[in-house]
Amino acid sequence: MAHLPNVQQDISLLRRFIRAVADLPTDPNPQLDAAESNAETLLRRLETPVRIAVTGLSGAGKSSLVNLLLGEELARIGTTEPLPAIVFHHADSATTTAGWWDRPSKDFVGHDLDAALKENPDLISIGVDSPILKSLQLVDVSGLDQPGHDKDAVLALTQLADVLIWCSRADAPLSDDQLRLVKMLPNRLTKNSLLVLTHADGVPEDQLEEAAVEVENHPGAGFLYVAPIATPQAWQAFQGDADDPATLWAESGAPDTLACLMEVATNTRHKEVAKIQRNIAKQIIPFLNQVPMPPEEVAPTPEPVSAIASDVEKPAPEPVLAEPEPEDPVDEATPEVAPTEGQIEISGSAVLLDEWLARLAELHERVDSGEIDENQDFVQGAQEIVSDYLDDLADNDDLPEGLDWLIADYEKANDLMILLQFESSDHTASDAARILAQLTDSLCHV
Ligand SMILES: Nc1nc2c(ncn2[C@@H]2O[C@H](COP(=O)(O)OP(=O)(O)O)[C@@H](O)[C@H]2O)c(=O)[nH]1
Ligand SMILES: [Mg+2]
Repeated sequence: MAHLPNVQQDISLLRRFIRAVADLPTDPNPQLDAAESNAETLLRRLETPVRIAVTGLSGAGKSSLVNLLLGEELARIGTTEPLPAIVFHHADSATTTAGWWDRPSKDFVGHDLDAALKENPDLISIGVDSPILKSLQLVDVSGLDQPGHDKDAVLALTQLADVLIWCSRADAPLSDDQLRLVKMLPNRLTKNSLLVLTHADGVPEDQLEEAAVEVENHPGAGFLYVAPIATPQAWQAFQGDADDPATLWAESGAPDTLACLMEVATNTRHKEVAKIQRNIAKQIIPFLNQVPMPPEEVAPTPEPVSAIASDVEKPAPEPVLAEPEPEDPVDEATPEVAPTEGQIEISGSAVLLDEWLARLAELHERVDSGEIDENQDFVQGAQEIVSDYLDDLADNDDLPEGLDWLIADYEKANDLMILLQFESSDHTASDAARILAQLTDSLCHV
């Protein structure tokens, strides 16, 4: 069983550094000031658990799966009404918050979805005292297949998720309409993704295996894992509501699905933490000797992540999430991480621009040859080059110092392009072209 990385030491280092800068008797110099603000950003990223979005077509079984993961019936099942994205996060007591992208949120007492929905929010956060949520956040994203709600759903996916679980009925796995949607989602999500074949109880075993193989070999969809599940049976077993709950639990497919989920979540977190540690080494460590660092805090023992709703005595389910054994903390001074294999070497500023221009030329070539002859195809092609370039930038260890702004520009452009794919106006291609031109302009200033 994979374990989530132990980041207590990194968190402690960043907190001590932030405190040391704040306690300086005089204003910090500009470089130290910038390092402090970098430390705050890195700390926020380390303190945010892996965010897992559960999405797919209406009726696929997203909310049922979310409830199984929570061990509580908190997501609404069987509703066709599109709801805003619902984030389930850890809280010591039950909370509900209606949130908007552009204004302050509003809190409600306890779990009160109806009261929050009446406010017509962009998203709803539900605080649950569930052990799984100490390491993961779950986001139920509906409406992706409902015109008028699709853009909100994609916005939620781009803003609220690190890992994607795509639910697809096992009797209609990855139909064309699903593939069209999957391909529009950000690369950074689809490369950390799990396809769950729901309603597995309605499909014979051999057909299920065929469906899984077909999906695994499907070019372009890019799911890392495929797992079948019969969620109501898993839930029934979890409740102990069967003659032989242990067998029902095993046969429901829940153990494999949950193991795949943990694997994709921990791999994603490891990559993210490695990136943060590289940034700590570059942006924070060189400044440690400029401030009197306060003494090391006594590291709190990490909370064990245990089985779904593990505090409830259940006869059937075996523990799904093993307690994470803290890994050896990375040495403060040398957070060495192996470079990603196969990444394109884009390092010096001239090379950065040349590499970008080469990708633009490829897109141009596709338009010239007639391969791209529609607005939407152009937007998709443009989004793909932005997303690929962004991946290479983000994975590159040899980027010149201080280029976080460039990565942020590309991330923003990528999100905008994804949303453009859901616009139906005639201007989408020219908007995409304008974004490409702005990125080229940004690169000229590196
Ligand atoms: N037989 C069967 N029914 C399921 C399964 N998963 C979900 N359902 C049912 O499918 C319907 C839609 O489920 P829901 O979780 O609301 O789907 P959502 O719209 O994707 O959130 C409900 O009636 C569920 O009980 C499954 O694995 N097998
Ligand atoms: Mg639902």
